[in-house]
Amino acid sequence: MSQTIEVKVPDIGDFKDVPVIEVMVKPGDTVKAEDSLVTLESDKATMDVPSPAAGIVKEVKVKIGDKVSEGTLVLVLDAGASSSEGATVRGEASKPASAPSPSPIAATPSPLTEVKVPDIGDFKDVPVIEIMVKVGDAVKAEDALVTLESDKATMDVPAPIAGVVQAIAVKLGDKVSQGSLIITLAATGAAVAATAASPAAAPAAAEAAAAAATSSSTPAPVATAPAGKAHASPSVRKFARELGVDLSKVAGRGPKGRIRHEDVQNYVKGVMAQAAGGATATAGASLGGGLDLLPWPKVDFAKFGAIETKPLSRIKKISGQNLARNWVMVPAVTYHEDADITDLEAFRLQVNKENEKSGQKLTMLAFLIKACVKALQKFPEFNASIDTSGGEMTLVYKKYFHIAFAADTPNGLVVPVVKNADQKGVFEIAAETGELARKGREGKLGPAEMQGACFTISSLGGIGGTHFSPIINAPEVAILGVNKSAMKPVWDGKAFVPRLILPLSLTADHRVIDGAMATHFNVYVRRLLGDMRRIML
Ligand code: CAO
Repeated sequence: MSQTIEVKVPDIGDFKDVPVIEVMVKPGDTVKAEDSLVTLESDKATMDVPSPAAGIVKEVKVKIGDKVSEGTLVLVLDAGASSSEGATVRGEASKPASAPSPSPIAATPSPLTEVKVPDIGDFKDVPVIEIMVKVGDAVKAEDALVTLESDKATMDVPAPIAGVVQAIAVKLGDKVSQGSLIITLAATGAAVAATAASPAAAPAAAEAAAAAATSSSTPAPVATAPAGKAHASPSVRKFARELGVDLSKVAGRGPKGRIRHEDVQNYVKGVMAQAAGGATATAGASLGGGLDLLPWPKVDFAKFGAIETKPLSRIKKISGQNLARNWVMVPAVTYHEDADITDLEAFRLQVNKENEKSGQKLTMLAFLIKACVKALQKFPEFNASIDTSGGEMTLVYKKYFHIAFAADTPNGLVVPVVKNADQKGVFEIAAETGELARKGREGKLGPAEMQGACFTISSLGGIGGTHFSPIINAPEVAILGVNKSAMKPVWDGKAFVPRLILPLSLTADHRVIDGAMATHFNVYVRRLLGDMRRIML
């Protein structure tokens, strides 16, 4: 049963009139729930609008450059409709046409087929920038034979049939137009005449050529010499040009060493990782000082047993990228401390008992937030962020105290923020964290509720653990991890006494906070939790 859904821009916080910078789908595309439909980008944030359900795109209501706000209609989705004939699976459909296909003009019948430049729209005298075959090569139907590239488009001329190259009529740099003879092929196999003479091929080729021309319309400089040696489709060339990638440096891992889209991506990732490594790793073992990371291992897991593949949730994809960046870029150290919360926990339980009827409940997290605010006030470096926007590293000290806390949800980790925690009491903070965690679990947190944090607490106390190493939520400079309190024997000078001990794990950015300062902070928090009266001092 299909149902029409109007997909609108969700709550995007304070952002209004945000330009659409990418439209990933078109009518007829099949999308899964959570697939990105369009990307919005303001000067401060980039946001994807995901599909609320699986279905087929009926109408796209926005285009690149349109300005949208919360509630703007993005597209109409036929939800629940199964992919019917003619509907294209997203990704495949959005690939720019890579070549005149299925067949360029092939005039002479078997055994020799002359491959000529097909209808390439308004393009004339287009230089040949690559010849992928030589005389004697066996080619399959659709193998690229030569690449033409004007200042506006790049087009492959594919083999119309399987065969062996008999003669090549062009050389690099030759200028060709529709009908120019490119190559002579001796057909192999039986289907020669049918394919070569297919009358349907010409309009299809013209259409594809026009699509290739439109999709490659960036008037970018043509990298003739290096790109000429590379074995890549027009869409890959365009992609590489957009990223400024010299294709001659990219290792092609496709058939016959052809450079694929993902090869360019991997090349860029490698360069970026090296750049990040160069900026942060000062004493790397590699000669270049960069990370010199190996590519991600590719393992055919199915060889070893049954498997199931699922995409990562949207939250995990986004937070994963941030975590990886923070892990690589921040020289972080984790400092451990044990706080004696015997009296605090007794007090918390007593107050909760007194308030049983009202339903108001104090949580350990609320006390932790309060203690951290007090410590941030005493150690302002912890309430700061590194800023490099002026070209030089500066430290921004924040005069407000917004505390984030990690909340576990079925879709992954979210990090809502208690704003102005210094101005709130523990009851108010406990109620607010409870409400924010509930919204997080229901997927209802708005961006504004997850922005502006100065410091984060990650409490695993409800679950267990002794200590861990939380990753800093950059550009914050520290995060406090908390595990489950447990009764421990503590020496009081005369005897071992049972005390309730709360394990603390503070990770701090060593560029801002050195070990002495971090330990002072931890000791201070420990003393506050040990005797909350100190918070008044
Ligand atoms: N030691 C012992 N018990 C603790 C405790 C601690 N440090 N912290 C909480 N508890 C107890 C609570 O008292 C509660 O018991 P009662 O129901 O008897 O009162 C129980 O554990 C469950 O607490 P909770 O964790 O649900 O509630 P909370 O207010 O303490 O925490 C929240 C809320 C949102 C922090 C929590 O639900 C959560 O999502 N934690 C996971 C955070 C996380 O994943 N961090 C990792 C990030 S890095 O991957």
